[in-house]
Amino acid sequence: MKKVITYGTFDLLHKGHIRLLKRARALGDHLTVCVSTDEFNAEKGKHAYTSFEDRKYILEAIRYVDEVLPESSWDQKISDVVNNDIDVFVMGDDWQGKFDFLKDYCEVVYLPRTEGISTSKIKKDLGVPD
Ligand code: C2G
Repeated sequence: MKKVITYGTFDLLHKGHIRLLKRARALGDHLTVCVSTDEFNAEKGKHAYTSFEDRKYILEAIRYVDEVLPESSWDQKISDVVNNDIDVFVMGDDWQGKFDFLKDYCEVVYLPRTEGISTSKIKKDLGVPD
């Protein structure tokens, strides 16, 4: 079984997120999504509208997602890849090159982001603070 992993906040889920998950899943037979905890989001300088529990619940309902795990640190990716027997690590290309250190452990793929949509844009268009 070819296992794929990806990471993110996935707040205010939108088509860009779904397209990423769909393309990531298509690279293998199983997709693990590591969703940022509320505490880790604070470390990332992000404030998610939706709680970790609810973002996890929503992701688990997506047909392309097989497993959802917490992302609580920048430093967990190597152990995640090794401990979960991951073959492919996937991120949107806004992260191009940032995770190339994982090439020693698995294939690393950066997929083109979906243009014109983002959680920040949604918040801006709704007139709420980012
Ligand atoms: N994404 C995309 N197109 C968009 C918006 C997001 O392809 N229009 C992708 C991002 O590139 C990322 C994933 O969707 O691969 C999740 O995006 P975010 O929730 O914004 O994740 P981020 O805050 O970048 O967290 O350790 C990695 C971090 O947790 C990534």
